[in-house]
Amino acid sequence: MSATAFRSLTRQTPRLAFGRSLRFASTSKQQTLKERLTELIPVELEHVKAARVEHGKKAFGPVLVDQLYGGMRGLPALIWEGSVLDPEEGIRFRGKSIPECQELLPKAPGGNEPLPEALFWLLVTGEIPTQEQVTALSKDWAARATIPEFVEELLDRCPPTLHPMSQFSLAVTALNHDSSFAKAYQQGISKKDYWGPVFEDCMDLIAKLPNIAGRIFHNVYGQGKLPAIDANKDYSWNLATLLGFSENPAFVELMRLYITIHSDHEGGNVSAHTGKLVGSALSDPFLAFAASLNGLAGPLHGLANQEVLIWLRRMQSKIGENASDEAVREYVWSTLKGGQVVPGYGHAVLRKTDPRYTAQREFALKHLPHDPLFKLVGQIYNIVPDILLEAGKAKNPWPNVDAHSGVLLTHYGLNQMNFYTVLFGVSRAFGVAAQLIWDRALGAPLERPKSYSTGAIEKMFKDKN
Ligand code: CMX
Repeated sequence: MSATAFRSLTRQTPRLAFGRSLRFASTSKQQTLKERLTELIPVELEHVKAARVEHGKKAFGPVLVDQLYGGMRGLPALIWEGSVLDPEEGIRFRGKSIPECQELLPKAPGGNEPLPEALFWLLVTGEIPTQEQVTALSKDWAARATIPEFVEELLDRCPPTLHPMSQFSLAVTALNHDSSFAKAYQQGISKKDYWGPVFEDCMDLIAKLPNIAGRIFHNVYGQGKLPAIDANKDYSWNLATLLGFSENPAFVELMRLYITIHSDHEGGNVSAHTGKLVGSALSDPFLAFAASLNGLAGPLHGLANQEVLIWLRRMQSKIGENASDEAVREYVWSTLKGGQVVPGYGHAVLRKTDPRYTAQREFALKHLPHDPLFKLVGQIYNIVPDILLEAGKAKNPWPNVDAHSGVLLTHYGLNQMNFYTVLFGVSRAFGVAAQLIWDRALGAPLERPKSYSTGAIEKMFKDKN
């Protein structure tokens, strides 16, 4: 299928402009993110207050018992400011689609992909930052990037057989040792001031992830001495360098795109919701985000990017490279008949091809159009949806973000599949951190939904039939 045909098939005309981007007065060129937030928070507090006065007692509609048993699909339950997911159109970050972010967000000199620093600014403020503000953020994160020696030692002592996601989670948990929020809380900080130290923790968290990810990579896959962070380079360049890929500008560009599109996917997915939930107990951002990582490490969520590559490699070893459509079809059916899911396909909310998949496909068409594994991914795209439809169970037969990411990483030589979800984790910190800041700024309460036993439900409806 041609790139144009693919685009028109998968990219729908935006139906809804989610979010309230650029609602605030535009920012001065020199302002730091924290200075801008200090201005925005009182405005947003009033806005939320007014929204609750006006809409607070309105109902979304009935809650069905099936939703309690069915993983709460479609249950309106959370406030998440950074992004909203439309089932047909996909994600919008503060109202902006992925192509709009690619167009509007500041880029690195000579680069084409948005800088994740800019995306973080957008997630937090709803505004497009200036180039100067983005550069300042790169420098700020570089200055905060060092991880404590005891965390380095903790990672060095992990057996290389411990999954990189488990190592990632334990290192992030241990960062809680230096949490500004945990210290401030112990010293009796007032509730209205929570967001300040939470902001500092979130900035530290994001800043330290490349060093953690790099150390895990080096320890597990034995890649020699770790380079130092370069304060004059952007976040993605430093991450790529720590993984041994600074020589390849296309890989650095891939990291910029990768972090941007994986950063946030509204609030109900397992990693985002877990972070928000744990943060609601006033656990600091390190503890909250470590919980997110443990959720991301599940094969139905972030680990699917690893599973896709394992599945593709198994397919190739069974039916060979350049296999016919018929052979691929048979392999997909054998996966389903074996009681397994086709990794990278389906979604709990999306009902069309994931625009994050499309963005990665466009990157591949530009940078690696002749890669054999990319061709296989395209071949699978033409085969799997029809099979899932015929099998008749999956509500969404289309590919999600994880169907494509591993192929791009493998192309550049990052073929350590067990590491893929760590990169997803680095990215997801951006979305969770942005929300944790706003949750504390808006005084979000402890989460405590109501649960029922089957017996209680039977009793409740006994006399109502
Ligand atoms: N392959 C086979 N069966 C699938 C399927 C797939 N890709 N996607 C859904 N189904 C099945 C479900 O397992 C379910 O079967 P049962 O009725 O036997 O339980 C049925 O179809 C209905 O599921 P659904 O309502 O369409 O999907 P869910 O909201 O329950 O699950 C998801 C969503 C992502 C877990 C599921 O599509 C899946 O398992 N996909 C493969 C794993 C994957 O790619 N995960 C990554 C998602 C993106 C991310 O979070 O990173």
